[in-house]
Amino acid sequence: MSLLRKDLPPEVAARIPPGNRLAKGWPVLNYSPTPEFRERSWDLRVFGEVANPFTLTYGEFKALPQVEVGADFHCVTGWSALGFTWTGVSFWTLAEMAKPLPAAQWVITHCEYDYTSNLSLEAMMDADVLVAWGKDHEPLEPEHGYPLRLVVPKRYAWKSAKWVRGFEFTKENVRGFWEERGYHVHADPWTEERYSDQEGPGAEREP
Ligand SMILES: Nc1nc2c(c(=O)[nH]1)N[C@H]1C(S)=C(S)[C@@H](COP(=O)(O)O)O[C@H]1N2
Ligand SMILES: [Mo]
Repeated sequence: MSLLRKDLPPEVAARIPPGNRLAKGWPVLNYSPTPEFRERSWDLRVFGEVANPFTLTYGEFKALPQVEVGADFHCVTGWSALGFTWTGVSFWTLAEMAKPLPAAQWVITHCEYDYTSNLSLEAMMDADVLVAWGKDHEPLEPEHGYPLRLVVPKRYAWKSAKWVRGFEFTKENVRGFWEERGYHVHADPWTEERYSDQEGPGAEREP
């Protein structure tokens, strides 16, 4: 079930990007099974073109300064869910700890079952990008990414990778799981950057 923009109050409709509808509830969308979280063998690696690569346990991650971010959520398959409050660690905090080298231009997010997504370092450093363990003041449900998911509010939701295990800073851009399968590298829902055949030269760079 979903509602078309024309059937919504204008202030709600204004938050739904063109071509999307308001979802009922929060759908679950992923290609892999939901991984089991085993805290003892779990780690988060931050590595690549950085001066200070590091690995965190879940406890160490949770001890970092926390932020709350309010954001809407837009899937390229046509549904949007509005008004989420995410809790976690700003990506900016992790990057500051890692100290990206001047050559670092891209960030590849690595997840369980080899899911990846890619964005420019510039996009990842936006103040609203966070690595979340909670939504609406509860821990994420396993199918929504627990123990950790990336949240990139300004992009289609496939960039908000679930079950994150690492962030790799790179010199070159490497297309992620969906970007390799015909989806847009930049993925702005407001300009409907849906498919890779819409990409012009330099499409992945920030305008
Ligand atoms: N690891 C992983 N992350 C993923 C996906 C996936 O298949 N695997 N699907 C993406 C897609 S297409 C969407 S729309 C959102 C959906 O998040 P949700 O299931 O919490 O609604 O997760 C994104 N993150
Ligand atoms: Mo999606």
